[in-house]
Amino acid sequence: MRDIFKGSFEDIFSRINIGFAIILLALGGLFGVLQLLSRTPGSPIKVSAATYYQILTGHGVFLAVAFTLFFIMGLTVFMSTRILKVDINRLLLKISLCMTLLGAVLAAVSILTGKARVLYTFYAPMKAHPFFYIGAALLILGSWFTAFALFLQYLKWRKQNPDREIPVPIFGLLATWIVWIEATIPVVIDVLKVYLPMALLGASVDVLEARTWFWFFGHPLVYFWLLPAITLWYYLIPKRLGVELFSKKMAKIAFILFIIYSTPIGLHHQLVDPGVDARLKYLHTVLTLIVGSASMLTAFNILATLERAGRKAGGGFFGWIIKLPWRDPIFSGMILALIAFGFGGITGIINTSYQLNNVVHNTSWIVGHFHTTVGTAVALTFMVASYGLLTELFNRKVIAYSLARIHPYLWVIGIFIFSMNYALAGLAGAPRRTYDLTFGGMAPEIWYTYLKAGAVGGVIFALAGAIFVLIFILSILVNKGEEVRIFKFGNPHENLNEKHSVIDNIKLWIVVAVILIILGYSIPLYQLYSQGLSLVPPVAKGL
Ligand code: HAS
Repeated sequence: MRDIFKGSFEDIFSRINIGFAIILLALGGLFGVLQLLSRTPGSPIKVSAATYYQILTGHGVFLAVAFTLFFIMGLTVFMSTRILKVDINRLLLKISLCMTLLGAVLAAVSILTGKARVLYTFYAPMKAHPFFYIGAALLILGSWFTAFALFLQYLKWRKQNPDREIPVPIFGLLATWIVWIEATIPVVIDVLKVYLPMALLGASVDVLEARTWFWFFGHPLVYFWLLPAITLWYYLIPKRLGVELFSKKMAKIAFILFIIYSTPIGLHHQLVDPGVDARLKYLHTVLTLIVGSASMLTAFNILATLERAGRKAGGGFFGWIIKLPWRDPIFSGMILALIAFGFGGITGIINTSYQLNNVVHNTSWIVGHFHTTVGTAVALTFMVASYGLLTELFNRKVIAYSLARIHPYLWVIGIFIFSMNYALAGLAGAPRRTYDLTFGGMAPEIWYTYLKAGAVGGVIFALAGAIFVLIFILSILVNKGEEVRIFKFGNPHENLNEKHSVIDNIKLWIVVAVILIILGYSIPLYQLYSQGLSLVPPVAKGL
């Protein structure tokens, strides 16, 4: 075990971050099963209302916010140092590690001791313990140091390689962290202006103000989760198949669309909020549909790469599909993640339609949407990539490899049963984030049918998650089994001889993004403040 802390500082940094991320995944997953069973009608497991909201907060924060962030930080440094082969600023990484770990511990303590039951969206006027907000602020500010370290490392590489194009995976990592900075500036403003005065001084809050700043952050946040997954698809799938990515240019254009359009679209989370001009909601909806096209480009690019490889292996019209290495968990996991993303994406397009949003908002449909996006497209990709990281980063062999082969399939079967039934329950009106679903006996029977079937799916993918966590932890402790090498040789299937073009001009895309963010948010914020704030006192149950 001690060897985990040996080697270059960059690798130790990545191991700590990825190891911590997997612990958070296990904890958050456990909370997920508990709250799932507790809200399933007829289940023998029933927690109190206070515990339900506490563990639901833990489920969201540990998985959606912390697992993703720590994994992405570790993955970034692991990949950038290997691909760019340029030093990264260690001091910045050290500051980043200390601040993010401290932030995570503070937030976790407030949740685990029952002082924060505000869910991961921490909507005002619900109030949590100040540790929760201070922890969140430290987590975010600390992560910026990793972003700065990557940006500096890239600039150093650019100086040494003035004419070379940016490798696709580095383009993806840069896009990820640019989107993160775009996303987190508004939430830092939200925490400093609204939440800390509320938590520390009991100041009153304006609900719309808090929500508007939150969703200014909340939507680009989802692309911060998604972009590293897409980066891994672009990087590892062609490498595994021994072919070039179908189109590098298309991949970079997709990343550029994410940089430009990820942020000025947050109002699609507020389509039902009063006090926001309908024309602005419409503008954000149109921009959302544009960012959706970046995901379609990605799907096309990956599918064309698969077909290229399958045909090269001798497959015909549809025969190329069976020529693909479906028994390799890294490959199958990533493709199943992409397929699940197809369903997540379609439900997302439905969510962003003004009229349809009125049907699905705050129902369990949304739960179906985000378990196929962040819960599978992202989480499954990170899990299966970890099999390769076990060998390449942790110097371990993967135990129980035959179970690792089953894990992605089991996960996706469970997720589909779960998400489909939760989506149907949502269409029938079943709410999400609600402790008592009986509504005093008035709830329609059909909700119960769907929610019970959904719980079966939930238990199946929880089992798949447990298999993954056990394989990961036991592989670290036991070190027997198979070596899974996927990252080692830089990127042999990417021809890097091309000169850099306007597509590689990242600065230009940042400028365009800033202009669009100003256009997308200046009027909503102007309207918000010019119509005057309606302040209400905070609500703090159990503090
Ligand atoms: Fe979303 C709510 C709209 C993408 C996550 N989203 C959420 C929430 C989360 C979340 C966590 O407009 C809940 C927040 C909360 O707690 O309140 N979302 C969208 C849209 C997209 C989208 C338009 N979401 C994501 C991603 C997420 C994520 C990515 C995480 C990583 N979402 C919404 C809206 C709401 C929302 C509203 C608010 C709802 C409400 O009222 O509360 C788009 O980016 C999606 C684009 C994707 C596509 C799909 C491309 C096609 C593919 C298919 C390929 C596979 C094939 C099969 C064809 C258009 C990838 C291949 C076959 C083989 C054999 C290989």
